[in-house]
Amino acid sequence: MATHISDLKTIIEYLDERGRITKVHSQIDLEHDLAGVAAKFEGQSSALLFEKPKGHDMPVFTGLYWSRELLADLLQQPEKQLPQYVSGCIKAWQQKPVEPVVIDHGPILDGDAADVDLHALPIPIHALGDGGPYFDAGVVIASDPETGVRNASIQRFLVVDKQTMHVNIDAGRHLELYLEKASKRGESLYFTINCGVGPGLHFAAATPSEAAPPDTDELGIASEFHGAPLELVRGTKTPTEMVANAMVVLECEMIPGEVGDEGPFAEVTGYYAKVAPRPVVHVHAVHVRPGAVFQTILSGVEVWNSVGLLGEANVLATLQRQVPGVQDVYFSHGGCGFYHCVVQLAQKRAGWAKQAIMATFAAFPPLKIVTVVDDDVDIRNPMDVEWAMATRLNPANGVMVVDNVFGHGLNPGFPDYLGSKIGFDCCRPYPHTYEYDRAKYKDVDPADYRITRGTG
Ligand SMILES: Cc1cc2nc3c(=O)[nH]c(=O)nc-3n(C[C@H](O)[C@H](O)[C@H](O)COP(=O)(O)O)c2cc1C
Ligand SMILES: [Mn+2]
Repeated sequence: MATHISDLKTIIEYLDERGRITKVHSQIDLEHDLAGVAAKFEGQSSALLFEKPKGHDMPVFTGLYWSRELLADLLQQPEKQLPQYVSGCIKAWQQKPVEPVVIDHGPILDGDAADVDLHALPIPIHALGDGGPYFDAGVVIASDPETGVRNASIQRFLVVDKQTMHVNIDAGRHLELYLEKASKRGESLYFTINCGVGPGLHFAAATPSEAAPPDTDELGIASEFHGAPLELVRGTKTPTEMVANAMVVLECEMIPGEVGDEGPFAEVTGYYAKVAPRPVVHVHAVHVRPGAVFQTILSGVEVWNSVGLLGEANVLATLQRQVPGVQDVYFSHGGCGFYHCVVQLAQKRAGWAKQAIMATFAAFPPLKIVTVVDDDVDIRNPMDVEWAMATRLNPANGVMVVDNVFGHGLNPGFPDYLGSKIGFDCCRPYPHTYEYDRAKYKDVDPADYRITRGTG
């Protein structure tokens, strides 16, 4: 049975009832002002709805993924269990995928047909140095030109005119692979961008290729989270498929070899992605569901909690298979959500902290730093992690450096995707000795005592 999370409309209603939608009633400029307000609310436990973007009737929605508290409430899971929950859903999908279904009709086809005009959509310009308005929260659905297997991913699209965009596809992405295959066959690659969908599909798009290799239909992941097969309808102008209840869908074509300037764009790293020639996208149809809201994402905590959370889930699943004693993992926010992984390990034998470092890097290639700590350390508390580093790391033999290794191209330390990585073994020497035992106090509840402050 489909749940409240399979449709952005019911998601907003659900969150609103629980006081988790903050509404901006005033008219707001889409150029810089909207993102400026969003940046002030980033990370808070409510999402934001801009009711009156200047010059448009369609509200703009952001912040669905910027708080784990909000996300845990939406998914009805305990916050700290999110990586376990997500990895459980991915595992269930790997074992027994629930395929999407193609149906004849859905709300996305109920809008009035109009000429293709991207300027008619409330697409904001985020950071002060951005190269223009960006479509950055839509899920790309494409099919392998050879096998027909579907892929889901999220890419940023710079709007350059009414019917054209330029897209950034990072090295190694499955969309890049599909474009190469289309090129070899002398064909165009057709796909849809599905904006305003449920978190299951968003997570499917953010699932790393290490967990969802190119021969698997990633859309089944959405079915798994949503509790029912994802419903698709066929494109009206192109040989594509789109999400039946998405808010806004673009039917698109890439002609292999066509490129145009894309960038700059404020990225998850806190730096601007540079301008470079990147693939051109022709938009052949724009579908708008009646009553649609337009979803946008600031490249910050929202990405850390999507790409980062799915990365955490895959690292956790891999480590639990390969390294005895792994308890939990966390991609720290100071590490841009996916450059620094902290692993909690109850070491069973000497040397396994270093095994954990190697397995972690292999499970999620964008990582640059891995820190392994014992199970008495709070991995979500940077002060506690630093305590382990300050007192338990032996710099002479607890540091592993790997040079000339593939990493994340957006990280300035990895020009052309090449750089060096570091692992810190911050675990107590094994076997454990008294010198490294953490001092403990009795766990009492202050409410059991009458306690006052000052003269009271
Ligand atoms: C909001 C958001 C924006 C993203 N932007 C891009 C992008 O512009 N280019 C890119 O290649 N990946 C981007 N990603 C990451 C990919 O979508 C993600 O790594 C995905 O798993 C890739 O799918 P694939 O393994 O099927 O290629 C973005 C992710 C999110 C959540
Ligand atoms: Mn994929």
